[in-house]
Amino acid sequence: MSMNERYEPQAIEPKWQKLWEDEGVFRADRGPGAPKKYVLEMLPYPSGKMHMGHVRNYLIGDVYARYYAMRGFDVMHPMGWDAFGLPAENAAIKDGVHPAKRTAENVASFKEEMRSLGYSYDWTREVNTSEPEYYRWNQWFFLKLLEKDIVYRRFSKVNWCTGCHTVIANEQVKEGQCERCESKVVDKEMPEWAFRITRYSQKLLDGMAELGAWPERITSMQRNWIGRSDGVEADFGVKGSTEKIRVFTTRIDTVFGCTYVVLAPDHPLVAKLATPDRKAEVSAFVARMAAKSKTERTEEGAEKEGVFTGAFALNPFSGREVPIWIANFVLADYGTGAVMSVPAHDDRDFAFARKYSLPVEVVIQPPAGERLPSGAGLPAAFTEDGTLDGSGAFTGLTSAEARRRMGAELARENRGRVTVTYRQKDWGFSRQRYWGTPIPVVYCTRCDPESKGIPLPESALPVRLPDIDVQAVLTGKGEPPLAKVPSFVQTTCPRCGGPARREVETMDTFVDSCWYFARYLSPKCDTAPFEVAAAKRWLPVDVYVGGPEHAVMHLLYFRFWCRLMRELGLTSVDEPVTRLVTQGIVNGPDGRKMSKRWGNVVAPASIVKKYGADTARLYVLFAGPPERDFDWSDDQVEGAFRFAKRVWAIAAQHHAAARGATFTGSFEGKALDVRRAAHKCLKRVGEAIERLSFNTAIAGVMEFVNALYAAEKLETPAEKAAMAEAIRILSLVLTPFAPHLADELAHQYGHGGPTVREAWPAFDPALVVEDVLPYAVQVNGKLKAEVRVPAAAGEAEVRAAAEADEKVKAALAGKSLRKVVFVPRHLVNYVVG
Ligand code: ANZ
Ligand code: ZN
Repeated sequence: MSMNERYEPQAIEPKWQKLWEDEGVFRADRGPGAPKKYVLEMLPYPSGKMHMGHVRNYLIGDVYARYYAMRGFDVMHPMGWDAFGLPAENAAIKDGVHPAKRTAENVASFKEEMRSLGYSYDWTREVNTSEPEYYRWNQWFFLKLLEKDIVYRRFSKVNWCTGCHTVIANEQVKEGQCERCESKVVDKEMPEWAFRITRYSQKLLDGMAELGAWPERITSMQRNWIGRSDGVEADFGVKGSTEKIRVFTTRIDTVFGCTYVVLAPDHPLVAKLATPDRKAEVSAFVARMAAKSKTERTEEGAEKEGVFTGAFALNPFSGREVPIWIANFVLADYGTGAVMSVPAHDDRDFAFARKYSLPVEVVIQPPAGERLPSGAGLPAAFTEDGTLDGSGAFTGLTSAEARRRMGAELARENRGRVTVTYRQKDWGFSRQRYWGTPIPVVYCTRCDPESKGIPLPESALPVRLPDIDVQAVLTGKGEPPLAKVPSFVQTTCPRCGGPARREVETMDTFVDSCWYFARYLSPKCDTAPFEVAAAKRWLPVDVYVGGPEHAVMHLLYFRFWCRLMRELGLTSVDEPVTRLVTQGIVNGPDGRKMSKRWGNVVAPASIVKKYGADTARLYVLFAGPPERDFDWSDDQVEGAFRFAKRVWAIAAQHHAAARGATFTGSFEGKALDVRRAAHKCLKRVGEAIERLSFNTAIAGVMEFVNALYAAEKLETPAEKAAMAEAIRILSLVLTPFAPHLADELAHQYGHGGPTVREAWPAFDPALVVEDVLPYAVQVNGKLKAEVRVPAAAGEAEVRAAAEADEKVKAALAGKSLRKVVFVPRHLVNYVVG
């Protein structure tokens, strides 16, 4: 049977997709005894349709998954749905469609698109976080963590989004606005449930030692987010009072330059300290600050403002009296909520001192150069370490030494302590939303008069999300939606059996994505979140692919959760993921991020429809290294399509002659050239995939195909057999990138089964040696020529070849040779006078 001349992806692709699915080709746990690879992509929130960012994300994982399967690994490559969340609920508020219905539709269409792109998922492990079989384990974790005091209930100021009518995380507040809806965010005092992630701040920092294969950008963002500061707390006395003001500072070495002390407006001492004549002004300032959100008060560009309280503090080292102020830039919940201000050595204090005419006194001199002057002559704060000046017994010490001695002195005399502060806050995770995991707690006025919350027993799980009348409940206004569902709210108390009310808040969806990677390993398990043995076999995840925008939320939260799971005896790893790959953005053809707003969105489905999945895949993978952004180009899509057609055409051209051809003699001439090209391609593609350089891998396949075209007509049995081998190798190296085309070529050439089940062939080392090397020939360091000599050639042969070159001859003519520099494999340089 001869091969169709035309490349028809629309006919080929669905056929292979069906076969892969019917035969369970991508099922994990196929190779007992084989080493494992767990390849994971961040599970999507199923919005309406897939966009190119999704396509790229999953392709990166798919290349790995297919490649490692061919390298003999037992590959785990699952997919699921981060199905709870705000967008479905907000859409429901708008158009009255139940979030469950919308989510189910979206999941179906996402899945269909994924199938049409040929992703190698093990769909038997599909997980949907909005199903009670999943979220009951969120509730189970909640109960376990409540017992361990990792979950607690607190009253605190929360970020309240006036648009979404819900509490949002600090990370979601951008310039005082909600990241999602861009409405104003205000502070609100509310009870909430929180995780004590700050207990793990240091562990999360230490664990980074294991994250060598994570992008530095992500680990440094996490490091900054956790924000460890080494410093001291020191007590300042208050003049005429027994009160003490404890400040936190990282620069106790500057303490002799402290010219005022600043408290946060909401510091508990403010009311006590304000003197009668200042009271009115102080209260007005406090009230004005209370009306602003924390982010608004402390934004980078926000104007520093403050008022004098009328009271004075006493410096613990010099005994000097300094005025006590309150100001917007000092936060009540960082350090101790009080700062010793040293304007000569801190930029913020400097600006503030200039604004309010407070003294500026230099106490640290730079190690070299002029002495800095105090007062009006100092142009800017000197914020680096140096040598202490005007600091009593400490004068002359280096900053570092002074910090050590001063810290020790404070501790010894019980006037302070050496301490570490973290910027990271506990994770408040309760949300006033419907479409999330119900929190398994009830409130009983008899057993729990303070409304601390009574946890339900494990046997009461899952607490199911009730079905609702969407129009009546999802109004976007007033109480949390679940409070409007009496059948849900009214329940009985597990302690006294009397009437009780259920918690009506639900969990942040970031809880769902904290542990889904472990659920995939035993998705049907109904006695635990997942089977311990499966986790032991498969964790940690070997490669995790997703967007860098998750750097400080999801990627930090799930590292935290990984530690909790270990403490609960569920896993034996500290870190969830060995290698993280953060993919770049796919921009529109205009260079702007693809978005409805710019009208520059290219729908993946339209590309698949027009050119087929393999072209879409080749294009996206060839467009640039995974971590880099790229701009969409229709021309390059056409280019990828032409390449796929070229592959097809060369296989079709030689089909009759080469299919099944074998030869046992020695390969020479054209036949040898074909074999060399094939084995070099094998080597190059394998190495490029390991390096994550999929674009150069594809470039390698392209060169290989060019070499096959150069072979033109096949005459001898050796040439035919070489071509048969080459097409076989071509189909195998194409498998990670263009799997349908790969399988069809293999099939046309008489090989059975999907190529992803075949072993990635080892290249023949004898066929990949570069047998000719280019040498640069220089005369007095100037390039004169390039000569090609056999790789085995020594200096004499290389010189002979170089000196035979006309240009080199001319350059050497009539000169006396002083020296010849010979660099094996690279160059020969003639030094002449
Ligand atoms: C005196 C001083 C002198 C400071 C100097 C700095 C330079 P990081 O590194 O970010 O932890 N600070 C302390 N608590 C604060 C609060 N609640 N709100 C605002 N600022 C606060 O910063 C620690 C420094 O930030 C501390 O060290 C303190 O100012 C200020 F030449 O103390 B420093
Ligand atoms: Zn009770």
